[in-house]
Amino acid sequence: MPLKIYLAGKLVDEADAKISVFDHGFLYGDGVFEGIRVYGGKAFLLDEHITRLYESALAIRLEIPLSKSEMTDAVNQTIAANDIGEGYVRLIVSRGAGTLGLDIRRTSDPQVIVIADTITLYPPEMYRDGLKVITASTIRNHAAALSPRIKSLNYLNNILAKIEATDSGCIEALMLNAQGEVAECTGDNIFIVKNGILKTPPPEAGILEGITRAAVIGLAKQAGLTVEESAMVRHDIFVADECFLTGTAAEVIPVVSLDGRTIGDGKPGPVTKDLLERFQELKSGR
Ligand code: PXG
Repeated sequence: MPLKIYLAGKLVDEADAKISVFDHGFLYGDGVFEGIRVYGGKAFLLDEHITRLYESALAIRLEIPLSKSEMTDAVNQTIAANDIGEGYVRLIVSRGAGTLGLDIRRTSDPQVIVIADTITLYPPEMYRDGLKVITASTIRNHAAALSPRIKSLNYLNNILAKIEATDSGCIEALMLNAQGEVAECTGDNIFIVKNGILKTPPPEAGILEGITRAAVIGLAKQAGLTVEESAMVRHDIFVADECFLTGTAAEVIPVVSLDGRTIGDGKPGPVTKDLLERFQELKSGR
């Protein structure tokens, strides 16, 4: 069945869902987006994603032509129109069509697009056995150049690192910041467990403040764990007891090696497994 896409305030057939080649989202990556999971027909942590979308837009001086509650309705309508039970929503706001120049004053009509589709999940053995990850030579965007806190339509920084991952037979790559500290992976945040303490790089390390990251920090605190957001380097991962990634697509996924160094005993650890279980409960609304 062809999808119904939310575009210009209406649900249209995917074959008719087209935007201008003069849209600055296409010409310059000038826009913002969100990726949201649908569980049991409901968009998961939708308010958090909407909040981040509007903050990203504010940071790039993009005025979204819908209120937050209209945006929430647009997402829910699109999920319902496509009868998505378990799936994925891509919410995009682009600058709109303009002249062939960077000036945002020469653009008009920012486009709001909502796609709701099924999702291809990572194979179950990756959750059972854990991932092998490499460090990319491509560093994460410097926050003073393009803040990683903005979920913008320009993902080339992450794409270049992802190419390094796939070239090495990995599905994720670790990205460092300009100081050589651990930032995040190409589409996931990173956590380690050391001596029973859960650690993850702080926003100042130059990361996207993941919605899944925040949810997992909340679950860990509920479980009585100490959570530290502090700078870390690759060595901290080499000597960690456990490591895992969080993200909308991956949810919570164990990491068992970095750059050929086995982490802990090379198997998904107990804290990771417990948090994975707690996350499954959270998403199923228990
Ligand atoms: N870091 C980066 C750079 C990301 O792009 C995350 C961390 C995790 O954040 P969330 O809020 O998802 O926990 C992301 C999220 C896709 C896709 O289609 C990418 C993301 C999310 C959803 C879909 O590639 N990245």
